[in-house]
Amino acid sequence: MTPITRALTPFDGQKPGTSGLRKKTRVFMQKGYLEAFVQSIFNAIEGVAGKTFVVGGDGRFFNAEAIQTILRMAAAQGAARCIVGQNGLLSTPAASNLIRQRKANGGLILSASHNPGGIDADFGLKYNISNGGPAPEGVTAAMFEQTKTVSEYTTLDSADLDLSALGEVALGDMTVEIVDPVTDYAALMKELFDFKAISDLIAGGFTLRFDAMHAVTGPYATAILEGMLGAPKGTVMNGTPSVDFGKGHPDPNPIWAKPLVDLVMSDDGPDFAAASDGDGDRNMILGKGVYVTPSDSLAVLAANAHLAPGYKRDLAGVARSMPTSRAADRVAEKLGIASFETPTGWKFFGNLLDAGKATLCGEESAGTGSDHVREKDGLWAVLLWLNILAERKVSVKDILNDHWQTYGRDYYSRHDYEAVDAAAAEAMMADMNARLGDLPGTEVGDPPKTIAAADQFSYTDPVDGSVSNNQGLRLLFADDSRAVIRLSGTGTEGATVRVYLERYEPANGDLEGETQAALSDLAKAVNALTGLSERTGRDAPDVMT
Ligand code: VG1
Ligand code: CO
Repeated sequence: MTPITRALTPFDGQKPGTSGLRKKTRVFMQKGYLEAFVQSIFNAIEGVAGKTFVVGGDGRFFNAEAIQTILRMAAAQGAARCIVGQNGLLSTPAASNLIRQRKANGGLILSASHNPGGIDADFGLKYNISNGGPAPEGVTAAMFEQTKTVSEYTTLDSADLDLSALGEVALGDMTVEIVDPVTDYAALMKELFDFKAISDLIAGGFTLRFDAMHAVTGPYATAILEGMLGAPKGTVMNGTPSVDFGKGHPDPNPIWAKPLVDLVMSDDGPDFAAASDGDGDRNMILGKGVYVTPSDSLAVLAANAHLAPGYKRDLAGVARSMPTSRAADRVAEKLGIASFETPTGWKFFGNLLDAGKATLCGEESAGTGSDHVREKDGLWAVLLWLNILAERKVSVKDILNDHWQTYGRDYYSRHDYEAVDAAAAEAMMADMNARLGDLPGTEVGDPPKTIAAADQFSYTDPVDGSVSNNQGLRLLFADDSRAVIRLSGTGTEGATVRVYLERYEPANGDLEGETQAALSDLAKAVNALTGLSERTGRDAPDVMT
């Protein structure tokens, strides 16, 4: 099969965001668009000759077609091997694991994660490096540079491969190895957690539900929870991946996974429930009558991880993204281990994990993970919670209350204003940036709150010294409450403004409050300061997590 080189005209805006390139599916489907981006990735990593890659995605619309294009281009350009999940499916954490276990040079993951799927929804592609983690900023910047000048791509003129049969097939001179997407990942989970203790818990009458939201974790959760741990059939809801996620948003939060939240809040709800997102790297944790905020979940996991076999060793440190609440820091302090604050996006945890500085990482956006892979991992978090519950033998609610009584409670919520006018959002951020120096000492809101400090978060990676500026506006108030404002880097329509709100209540304070009520003065102060409502024309957020 002779490689063919075809001319290309570069596309504007192929700039990877928080987690790869995300666009409307129809944008990705334009002639040459995917090819231009894939060729730019290949150019940025100095070619693919002789290399091995892992390829897979969350099964959304265009996943199957895009994989064929990637395989042809890799084969034409001399790659030695591509390891592909059966039917093109791989969850993001499973892909990360395969890259590491198989010592691949990297991976191409097709997903727009929590964004909806379908021809009129979203598609995405990201490149992961040989440690299994998302390409760091230096690499994504090199890709973006390539997209500006890419003028041709090389491919094969070949029929589509059948990706449904396990085993090896040749594509030109490249080997395509089709693997079961679940096997290696499930084996890793079995090493980390006490499956016997969790099985016994379930056999003893503990009830649980897992909502796969019609996305990629369906097969993983069914194999592990129902298959290996003996949970009854039907424990996994919406467990068959579909190209449009059953027309839903595969985003595990109280808005998009409302049926599950309603279930745990009802009298006959299960003891434990969880949900994951499109590509399987996020998690939402619920217990009977209680929603665990992701920031609290990270803190609880850090405080209790030693109960699971994989984490009996001392934790090296805990890392969280800057907008994530400070609850995890309080645990790290008590454990006498390091805590790190990184910009939003899992790519910033890679160096800390590789250097052995952090063991657990987490983000307020329902992402938690550890050094077992280099991505956040939804089912991992669920299994760690189950392992802790099996050891402690108390309810989720009791674990949370006990945590707050020990460390105090960080009331926390994120308010999202989605698909707002991009120019208005950018003007608001620019105005705020210009005013930063004047803000300390200013009183805002009603009742008035005094701003103690204000800045734009800038991060210097403690491992390689790279600097990332403008990672979010931080407002610290005199009463120690905090607000962070930033624009999303994963949206595909207009701008999404994220306002992160938190207020600490000490262990002897009021721990029983309702989250939104506890944060309403802070939300009002932010609105008064930024003019958010007038500027965006919205009087309430679209999503509150
Ligand atoms: C969002 C989240 C961020 C997360 C990212 C990718 O980014 O806030 O914490 O790492 O999505 O998650 P942004 O820029 O929109 O705020 V996933 O599960 O969509 O890959
Ligand atoms: Co995701």
